[in-house]
Order: sequence, then C-alpha cells, then structure tokens
Amino acid sequence: MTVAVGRVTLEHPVVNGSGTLDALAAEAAGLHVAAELAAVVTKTVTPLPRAGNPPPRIAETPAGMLNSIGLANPGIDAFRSTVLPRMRALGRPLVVSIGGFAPNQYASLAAALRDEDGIVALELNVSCPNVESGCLSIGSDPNETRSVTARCAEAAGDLPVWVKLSPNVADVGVMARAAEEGGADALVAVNTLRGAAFDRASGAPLLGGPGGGLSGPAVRPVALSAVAACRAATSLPIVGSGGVGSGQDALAFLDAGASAVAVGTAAFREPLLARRVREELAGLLAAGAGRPSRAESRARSAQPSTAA
Ligand code: FUM
Repeated sequence: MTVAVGRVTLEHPVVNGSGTLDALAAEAAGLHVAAELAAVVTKTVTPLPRAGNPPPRIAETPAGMLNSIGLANPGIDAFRSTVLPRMRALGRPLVVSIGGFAPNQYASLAAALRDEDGIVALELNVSCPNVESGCLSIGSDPNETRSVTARCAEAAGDLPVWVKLSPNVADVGVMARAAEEGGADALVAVNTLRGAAFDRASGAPLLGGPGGGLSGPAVRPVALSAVAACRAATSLPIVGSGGVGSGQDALAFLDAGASAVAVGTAAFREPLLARRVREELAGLLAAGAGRPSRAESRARSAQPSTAA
C-alpha cells in the first residue's frame, strides 16, 4: 500500500483533508485517528491568528455539507510554539497547510516552517472559498498560482510543496500546470465547491460567513473530473479529495489519476473512516490485481490495431 507523492513516501494512500480533523482533540477523546492516516494534514495556518467567520459555520445539504469556517487558526507563532510540538508527539508525518492574503505571506510561512521537525510537506491553500481576499483569488489566477508556488518552493528549502486547487475555476488543468511550472511537488485536488443555502422559513442564509464551500458525496464527480484534468495537464502526483467515503470511492480517484486520497466530510460521522477506506481499498486492489490501470487502458486504446 506504500505510495510516493513526489518526494514524500506514504505508508498507504489515505490522509485527511485540511480542516476536517482536529487530531489532538480526537486523541484526547480516545479516538486514535492520526494512527490511521498516512500523514496528518493540519488546518490552514495563517500569519496572524484568526477568529474565523461568524456562526453558523456548517450546514447540511443533500449529499453534502457546507462550511464557512473562515480559516480560524491560532496564527503561525502560536502554531509553532503550542500546536506543532503536540502534533509532532502524535508520531505521524505532518503536512502543514498554509494560507494567506498575499503571496509574500505564503513565502514567510514557508520560511518559518522549513526547519521544523516532523513536517514532510507544506500544502499551499490557494483555494479556500470562505475569505474575502487571498487564497482563492490567488488560486484562480494562473500567474498568481505560479508565482506563489515558486516563492514558496524557494522559501521552503528542501520541504516539498503541495498545491491545493479549487474546483471554482474555468479550467483546473490550467491552474495545475501553473503550479507545476512554479515548482510544486504535488497537487491536492480539490477544495470545496462554492455553495450557499437559505433557511426555508426566514429566507436567511444558513451560514454566517461571506461564502460557503460544499463537500461530501455531492462533489465527488466534480473532484474526479478535476483529478482527471490535472492528470491530463501535468505529470505531478495528485492527492484526490472530494466525497471519499469508501474504498470504492478511493479506487475511483486512483483510476482518475490520483496517487493518494484525502478523507474529510464522511469522517465527521465516522471518525475512523480512514481505516475502513484503507482496508477496503487494499481488498479491492488485491482482488483487481492485473486489472489494467486507466492510463494503461488509454495507452492500449490509442495503439493502432495490428489485426488483419
Ligand atoms: O473556511 C475555511 O476555513 C475553509 C477552508 C478551506 O476550504 O480551505
């Protein structure tokens, strides 16, 4: 089950999506979720502390969930002094998600984290739809994406840089290529799809923040399509993210071109989901040994027939 995501070797292909797991709180509650993950991905850290968006911050929708957290986090200084040492003590590889409101903020975060032990990669969040500036405004412009990736790749030293892409763009393949040109080691595809919901009785928005992001089974086909587009546009390894709730879902992401998958929304109901996904995927891969991969099938169908 070992997989390589660029320069990072993972024990198996299942990680968590940024912002969907408080691994420390889970541990305190006796749920050893981190142990089930090949790497623990942190909530996005920004240069300064952020209280986040006003409540309500989540709302259920048919086959999905909307969130508008607003990048609530303690800021990089408190993250390094307080959170990171406790996360390190979990004994799992850490991927730290970083976000900001201008390219130089990402680069300063990368520089601050480059020499910290236990971190195997940085994930650039250029795709959060729930803040009024930064993030998605960078990730929906190929020049900005290329430039912020290049600045972070330089500032991060030897630390691999993954870029988390948004489905809220006309062509995710263009953004994937920009990240590759900027020196990304891997892509994470995708963040949430912009969404909104309104209370039937009052007509008021169900979320308190300025935006909302849809996740869960409803977005899986969107995410699979984005992974396939990234696969076609670049040669970077991809972590597929969006509605993974079973080994079968994970296999679909591998078929689309991903090397690993992130679980998120479904783990709110089933905290140890990562274990089930990993076990089911292992079974499916063993049962399907010899099944041609999607890439092989494509290559075969592209070859001229030699039949008489
Ligand atoms: O609102 C949030 O903090 C969401 C972040 C994200 O989607 O990256």
